[in-house]
Amino acid sequence: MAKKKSPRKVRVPFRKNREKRVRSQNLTFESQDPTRPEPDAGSERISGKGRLTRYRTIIGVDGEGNELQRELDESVCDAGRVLRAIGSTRCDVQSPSGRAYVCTVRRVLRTMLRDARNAVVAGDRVMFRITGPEEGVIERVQPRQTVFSRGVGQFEHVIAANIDQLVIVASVSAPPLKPALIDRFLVSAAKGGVRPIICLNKADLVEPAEIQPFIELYQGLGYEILATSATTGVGIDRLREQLCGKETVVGGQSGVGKSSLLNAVQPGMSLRTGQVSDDSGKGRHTTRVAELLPLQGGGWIVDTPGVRQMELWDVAREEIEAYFIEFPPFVANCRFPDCTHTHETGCQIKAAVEQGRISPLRYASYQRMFLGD
Ligand SMILES: Nc1nc2c(ncn2[C@@H]2O[C@H](COP(=O)(O)OP(=O)(O)OP(=O)(O)O)[C@@H](O)[C@H]2O)c(=O)[nH]1
Ligand SMILES: [Mg+2]
Ligand SMILES: [Zn+2]
Repeated sequence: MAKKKSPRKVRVPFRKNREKRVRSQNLTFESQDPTRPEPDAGSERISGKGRLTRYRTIIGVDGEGNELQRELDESVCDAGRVLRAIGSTRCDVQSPSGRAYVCTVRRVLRTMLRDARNAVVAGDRVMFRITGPEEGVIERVQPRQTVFSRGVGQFEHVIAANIDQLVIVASVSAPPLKPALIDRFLVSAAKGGVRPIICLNKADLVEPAEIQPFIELYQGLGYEILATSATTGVGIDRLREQLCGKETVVGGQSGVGKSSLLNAVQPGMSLRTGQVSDDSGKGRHTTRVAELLPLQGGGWIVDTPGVRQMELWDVAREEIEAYFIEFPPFVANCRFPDCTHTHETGCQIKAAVEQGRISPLRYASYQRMFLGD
């Protein structure tokens, strides 16, 4: 599971600020699309005196270029929290006294990461140097305690860091409920170290009896699950209680009502909400960037843009069974120690599904995830 990380010195190439990079790719890579992979810096030629003219020594935590730390004179830096990151270069940072700074990100920090989009994300704790009344430069990103992230192609997209919990919002209708998507979010929460809360929204659109089996299923597994309606206000008090004093990221498909729920929890929030397009029932990605918003009564909430799919990041196939919390007691008794619970005889997971001890919906989710659907 989590790799043990031990500090070691790492040297990274340092590109002088004045050097121009000659791009071999075409300029559409300058596009603002955050899901678009950026070109690998190594594939670009560098003009001037040659490729890597200088190296800087920094402190690293793994051999893959992640979470590297520069040596830093902390006496000239302030601690801060990133409330919002726009692309990989501009961040809104708040100091402990509550002052806000618009910060750029030291280029070496971005160079250090294979995927510069994750150099700084909402929720990061940073050390930054103040360069103007409301401006600064981020010099260091502290190691992340928890993350909410997903895979986008061959890249990880970290959506928010250092949060306590993830509210997984699903709608019971328009768009229709997808238990497999909830299960993917549950795996992602477990992997990222955040506590999941499931929220079945748009409860006003169906009879309560339709939602009840799902409530029983997830409650039976020990998860917190609520039925809510941003329209009628059902369940909003309970949701507010869950959020109070905590740092929470809200995730889910586009159009399920994430922003509407937050507006209901805290009417002053005024988040933009959108219409679900009639023909497809899919949302339209009304929310564009992840942003930490203060909650009355303490805590933060991070509204995020909806996703169409929840691709897991860095979860090996063999790891998945461990994230289905009802599986491990049965897995121990499968006939083959390397049972994948898909086709093997003597599989106790399959037996448990037949005996009604594991939900067929959960098992179907497991199979889809295992087979990479
Ligand atoms: N009937 C009903 N409609 C709702 C409810 N909550 C939200 N909606 C509607 O669903 C649509 C989408 O809501 P949003 O809050 O923008 O959804 P979102 O999840 O934030 O979407 P993205 O920002 O695109 O990810 C809007 O038209 C809302 O009015 C609800 O509880 N009941
Ligand atoms: Mg939204
Ligand atoms: Zn098995």
